[in-house]
Amino acid sequence: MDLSTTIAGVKFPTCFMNASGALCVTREELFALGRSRAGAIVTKSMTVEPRVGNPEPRYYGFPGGSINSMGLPNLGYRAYAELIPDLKQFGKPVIASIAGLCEEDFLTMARVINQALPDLIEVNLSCPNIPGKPQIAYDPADSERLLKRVRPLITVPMGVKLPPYFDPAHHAVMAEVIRRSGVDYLNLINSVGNGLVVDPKRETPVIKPKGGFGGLGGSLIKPVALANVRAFWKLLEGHMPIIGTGGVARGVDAFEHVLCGASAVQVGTLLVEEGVAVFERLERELREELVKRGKQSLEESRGKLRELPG
Ligand code: YRO
Repeated sequence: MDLSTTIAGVKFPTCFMNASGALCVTREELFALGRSRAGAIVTKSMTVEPRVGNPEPRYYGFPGGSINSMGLPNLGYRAYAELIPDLKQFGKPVIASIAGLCEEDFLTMARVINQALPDLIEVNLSCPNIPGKPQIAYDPADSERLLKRVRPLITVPMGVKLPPYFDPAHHAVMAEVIRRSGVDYLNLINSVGNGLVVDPKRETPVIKPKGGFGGLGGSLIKPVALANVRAFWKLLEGHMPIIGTGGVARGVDAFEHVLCGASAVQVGTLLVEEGVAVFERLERELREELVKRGKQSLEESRGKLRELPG
């Protein structure tokens, strides 16, 4: 059973890969992804300057999910520009994720990272805007202006990582922004923002930064991820490739993402919890799901969520 897939003309040997942020900051982590069964190597979102990130504890896994407020720890874009040629030697696509702290940062990084020729560049729109304003992705006009400025600077396919939206009006507005901005694929979704996990025994939050507020990931966000994949798949009429991210813990979760419209899926929380061996388990489980249902390929099920009869 072939689990390979194509996104924006780029062929992936399997549909499973790491979610940006999960085990993908350092050269060693990125090489471990290269040696693993992951279908691509996705970098941690990079910033112009290297960052150590927030104080620990800044990630916490619990039954059903995770919460994080990492604060963008990364090596800085110059280091990733140097690493990309080495990463390409693993013979699978390299996705470079960029996250500016202001609009100009995205442009600076896009120019230089493009020269290193990753297979795809992904713009993480979950980035701080002006303090006191919501993240860029929650401002459609700012999102459109940024994407339209980045697009002409790069020659490889451009993807956009979006946070979850919770209202059909927001899906509709952002789908139009995406349609007008030269976007080649979507990655849905980033973590569900600003949750709070409490340790009742200690009477504290479980992570230290931001008073314990952080992005939620893992199984508990799967329905939110599937809804966003489905909403954008429909609004963009099945013409926009989608990477589904959120709640992929078993093969069947990947199958659900594909039914909603995903061409590939990313694994964040479960990768952090299990390590790179998670990819071979997920491949085996997805193959079993497809065989059980008599499916010949992933493509056959893509977007084919059926309506309830009645
Ligand atoms: O804290 C992070 O580095 C982080 N965590 C996530 O779950 N998603 C992200 O996109 C990021 C980086 C961006 C930001 C949340 C720090 C603005």
